Amino acid sequence: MKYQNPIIPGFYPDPSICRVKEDYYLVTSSFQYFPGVPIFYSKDLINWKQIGHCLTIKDQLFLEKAKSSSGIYAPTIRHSNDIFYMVTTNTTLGKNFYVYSDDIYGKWSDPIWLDEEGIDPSFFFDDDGKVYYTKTIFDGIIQSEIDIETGKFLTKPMSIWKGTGGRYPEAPHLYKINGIYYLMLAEGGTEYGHMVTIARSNNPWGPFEPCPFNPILTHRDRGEHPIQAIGHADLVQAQDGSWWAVFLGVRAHDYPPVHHIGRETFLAPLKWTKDNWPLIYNNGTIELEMEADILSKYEFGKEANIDNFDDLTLKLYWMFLRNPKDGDWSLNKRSGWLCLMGSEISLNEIDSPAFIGRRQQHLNFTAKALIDFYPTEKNEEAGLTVFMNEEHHYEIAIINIDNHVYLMVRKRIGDLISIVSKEKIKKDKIILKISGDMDNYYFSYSKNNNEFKSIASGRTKYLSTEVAGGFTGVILAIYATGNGKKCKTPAFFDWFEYIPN
Ligand code: 6LW
Repeated sequence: MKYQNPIIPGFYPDPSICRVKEDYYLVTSSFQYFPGVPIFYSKDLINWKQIGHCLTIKDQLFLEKAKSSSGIYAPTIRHSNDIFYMVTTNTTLGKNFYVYSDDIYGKWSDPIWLDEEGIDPSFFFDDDGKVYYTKTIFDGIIQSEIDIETGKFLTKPMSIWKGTGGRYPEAPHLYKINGIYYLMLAEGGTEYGHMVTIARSNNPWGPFEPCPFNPILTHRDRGEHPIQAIGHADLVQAQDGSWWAVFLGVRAHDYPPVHHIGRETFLAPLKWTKDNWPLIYNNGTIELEMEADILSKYEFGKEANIDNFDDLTLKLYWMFLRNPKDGDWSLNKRSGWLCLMGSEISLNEIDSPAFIGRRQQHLNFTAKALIDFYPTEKNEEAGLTVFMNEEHHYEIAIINIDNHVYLMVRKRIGDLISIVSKEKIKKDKIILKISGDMDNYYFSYSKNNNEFKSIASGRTKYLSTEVAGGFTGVILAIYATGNGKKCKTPAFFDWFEYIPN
């Protein structure tokens, strides 16, 4: 049977997976966005549905003034004795911690703080009851035994492997498979040299013997391939005995390559050689269209493209930029509308503007929103943004400039900020539209959602990771700001629609 990669498109990197009977759960990094660590659910490993987040309150996820691409790095999810554990790093605080829950749909515990060194923490629950805590420090992988009830270390951290010599040995996961301990890493950095390597031992502390055909997954030598930078994997065995790897990768374009919608989650089947080493798909390479013996298909109902803001809670795909501020947003100020009260904070700051966004998950898409906003005060602004970070974003928005109200398209690329289109508008509801393909974003507007007037375009590559830096991908967001002072005019949005094309 065929399936398509990525299995979870858009900025969903560093996947970690666990199985509970015939149910699969997967989490990814979330960096400076709130809530943190999205949780996905699947029954067939191909179709996934978001069911929640692990980190939903500020005590679990402090992100005030978190730099872009800081905050939450690579999480690991595990299930043991009916409890889910998620261990990760808040790099803004420089601390590793875990939370746990006996109900994946419910609330997770307060954080149990572990230590202040390293990233990519992982747990392994051995069959003798011991729990190992494995993580990355600057020159390799260290491990301690931990008391999972209290988070206290039972042994001193010990260096267990430095990898095969690639830069940045990281993302360790320890497994016990047929009585042998396997330690899997990422090496080469998360960019175009990314790879997965593995080693094994009879002892969880090593010494670890590297696989003779490492790396077991990489596209570092497939320069022409549409999928690049694959690495940072986690393994799972299905109920039918088959083995699978989830990992991150990017869909790159242009030369030299760029990618703008982030590091995405991919899946590949894995077989064991007669010497008990893992062979991932086609000798450690993968495709957009994969051929595998997949589990029996289990699809979820299609998520509606449109959010009418009729519910009093936000749908799971919406995110705030850092910790949201009370009073910046509301779903009940005008029934059936999202209201943003722009604060003094703009999109150009390392702070929390009035901003509610979702990931751009498809290279070809259309996003539209109906806005009701006619700002009475100078510099008040609200609209839609294509946002990579505070120095790289494009917006189509309504703004008051010197007491005239305009519809504008503004681009910020590094320290170059320019309004590229500006026309005076009357007080009326407007539909703002941003569509995108591999190379460009296109900005247009309409009064009737039928005929759209094109006003500008912008290259995708200037919002790419290669230009903007960091670990995240493009977010499509509704926002409002008073650009230095609090808005007096609320911005109302009746609906937001995201259509994959
Ligand atoms: C993550 C590291 C990595 O902690 O990128 O691709 C870092 N690998 O393992 C941030 O996602």
